Amino acid sequence: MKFCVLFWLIAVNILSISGLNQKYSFKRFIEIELWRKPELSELYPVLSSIEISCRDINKLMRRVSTDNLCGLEGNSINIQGEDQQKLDIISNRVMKTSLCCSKSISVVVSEEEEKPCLCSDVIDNIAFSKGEFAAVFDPIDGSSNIDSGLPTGTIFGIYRKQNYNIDDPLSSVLQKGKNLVVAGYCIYAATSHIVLTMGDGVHMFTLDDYTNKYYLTKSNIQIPKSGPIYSFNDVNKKQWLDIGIEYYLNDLKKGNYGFDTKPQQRYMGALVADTHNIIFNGGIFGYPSSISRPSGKLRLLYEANPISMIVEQAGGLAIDGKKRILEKKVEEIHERTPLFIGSKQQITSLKNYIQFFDYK
Ligand code: AHM
Ligand code: MG
Repeated sequence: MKFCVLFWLIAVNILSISGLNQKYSFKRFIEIELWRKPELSELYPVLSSIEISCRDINKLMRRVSTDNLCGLEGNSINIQGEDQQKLDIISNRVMKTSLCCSKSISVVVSEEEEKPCLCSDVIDNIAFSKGEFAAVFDPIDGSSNIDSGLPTGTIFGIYRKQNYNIDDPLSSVLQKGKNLVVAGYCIYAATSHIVLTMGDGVHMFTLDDYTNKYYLTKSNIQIPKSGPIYSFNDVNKKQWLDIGIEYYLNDLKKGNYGFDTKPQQRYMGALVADTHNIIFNGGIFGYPSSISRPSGKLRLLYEANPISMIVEQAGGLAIDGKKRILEKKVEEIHERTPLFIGSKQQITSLKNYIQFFDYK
């Protein structure tokens, strides 16, 4: 009898996860997933803290104009020389405090922090130095969209620490993207979603404004094998170092694109929003290297790697023009990389153009 009840509970949970029950909460989902993956069970408070942070940042984003959260934080600039907006700073604090409070994370790397932060310093208590995991994140991706109310996001990734030495926290985070155990993003747009992978498929959760919780609304998302969207800031094309990219886009615009629908250019200026579009509609996003930015603009550790894990888990490809992003060695926490993500057909085709013009 006990066995039957247990079997029934498991069956109901599995059916729910497969999307039959639209009111499957994020919390319930991770409970079941972590029960399936006991080696990651310590991530329960971490994932819960990500849900809370995304909900809180979404709320702040919606109050930017009414609560005077627009604009820059004085003359503050980050380590990369970029102006910091008020919300960059607040969201960074929200993310690092809540991740560290989970106790399973002991070091965090953020776009807005010069160096990796030890959780024992963030919380000011040595008890917070014991977590087995490290978190990397960009608290607000697409900061220039904040004031105008256009889509923005938060990108996050979790690594199991390697070779950890408290005097050298860098050694535990400088890992290839293929070592990520969790990756995802939150998008703050007309609706707010969390898109998450724990290494076996990509799932999307949508915020219900009434209950203030995220619910599973799409599971096992697959990027179409090819699709119409192309997202490049091609005002920079005369500066691009790989000439093959311009030829590829010219041919795409002329109609040599190998799929049925007309190509559509869409560019939001927020990687999360452009990725979200590609994931649902198929196509290609690219931020190439250029004369003024020889390594591209996007950061490998906390932007390109988590996004690439999501894209690959959804059946797409993510490369730097030549090789797989997730295989790239990470030398510095803020290092940049050219990034091309999207449908298999488009990324393979772009790679061929880059190679062909490279050898010419
Ligand atoms: P940010 O993290 O400072 O907001 O910068 C990253 C953003 C990406 O989201 C986006 O793809 C890119 O910068 C847009 O850059 P550009 O305005 O040069 O096209
Ligand atoms: Mg950012």
